[in-house]
Amino acid sequence: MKYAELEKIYHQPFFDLLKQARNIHETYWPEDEVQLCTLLSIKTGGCSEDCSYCSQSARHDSGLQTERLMSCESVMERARAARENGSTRFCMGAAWKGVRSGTKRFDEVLGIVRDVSALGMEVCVTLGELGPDEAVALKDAGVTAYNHNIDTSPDHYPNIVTTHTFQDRLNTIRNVQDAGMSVCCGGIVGLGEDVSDRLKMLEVLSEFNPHPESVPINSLMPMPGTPLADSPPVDVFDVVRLIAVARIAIPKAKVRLSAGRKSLSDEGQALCFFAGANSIFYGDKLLTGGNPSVQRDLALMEKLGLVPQQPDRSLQAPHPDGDRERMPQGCAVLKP
Ligand code: SAM
Ligand code: DTB
Ligand code: SF4
Repeated sequence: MKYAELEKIYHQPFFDLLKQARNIHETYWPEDEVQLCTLLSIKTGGCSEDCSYCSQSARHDSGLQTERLMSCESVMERARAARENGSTRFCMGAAWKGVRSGTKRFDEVLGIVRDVSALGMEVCVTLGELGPDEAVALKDAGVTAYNHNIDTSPDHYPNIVTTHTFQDRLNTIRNVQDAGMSVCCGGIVGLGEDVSDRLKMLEVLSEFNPHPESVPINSLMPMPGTPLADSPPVDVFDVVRLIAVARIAIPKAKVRLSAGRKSLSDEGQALCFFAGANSIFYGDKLLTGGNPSVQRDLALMEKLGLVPQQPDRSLQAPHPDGDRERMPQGCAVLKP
């Protein structure tokens, strides 16, 4: 959808915008369901990139303890717990510029993906830049969706990150699409952008072909020691408006109300759900930052009559158990 149209939609009176978004939401998502996704940082901190919002960049003094790639066994423990908690999507993040085929760490990640995908949840990873070969390898290992955010408008991006370009982000997304994985792509509000940057970001996302399968809308969690540590919060009504426009412009996407929920009131979140958000990160930790407790989320969903999205039974683990011996990596083959 073009910028001019998005702008017109965005600047309607608040309740007209909500009504329009709600109609579309009810057409495409009539079930009152919220997808619960569990996030796990499998490799934390020490990242070479300079994203000015991120606690994991080695270029900022955020005081974060860096951690090496988690073992497959530890990841599996967390993935099983997530499934038991009712999550239908397990998202693993790594603080890397990107991954390269033929490296030990990429083989380790492929092993982890193979094993997690056998649990029957959707598997999402976010590992930074990917080339075409890496994208195909991840798809073959069982990745459902790849998260790679464009974060803001093309114009504002260089004010936020200098170690890679907006075009680099788009190239990775193209490789993900070509490999047949779903694209999870969204952005952050609160990076010093204005409303036009937010709408230009939605313009880019809504012109993806195919549309992204999910669109995370993060509110900046200001991280100590980062250049954006003292950024002011974004008005919740602006977040609601952006979610509503995302729902209208990308109607079939899951719109994920992502980072920053801890700072939102229940009423603010309720408006976000009404406007079209239908997915959240679930569990008290995101990658390095905090998230509402499971109890608080369950209580809110109950009050609003929202139910956890049922697992998609058509999502087959990509390999039968019998094939595991032939896999080059994975907990299964590493066990005696
Ligand atoms: N290194 C990979 C990358 O950049 O794609 C994956 C991890 S990165 C932490 C994933 C996304 O989390 C970022 O693209 C950004 O949208 C979001 N994010 C990171 N730090 C954040 C913060 N402080 N507040 C809100 N969102 C944040
Ligand atoms: C996304 O858009 N948001 C998640 C997920 N994709 C990887 C990450 C949010 C990170 C929030 C800050 C932190 O925990 O460090
Ligand atoms: Fe690294 Fe990703 Fe953080 Fe940027 S957002 S510093 S690429 S972990």
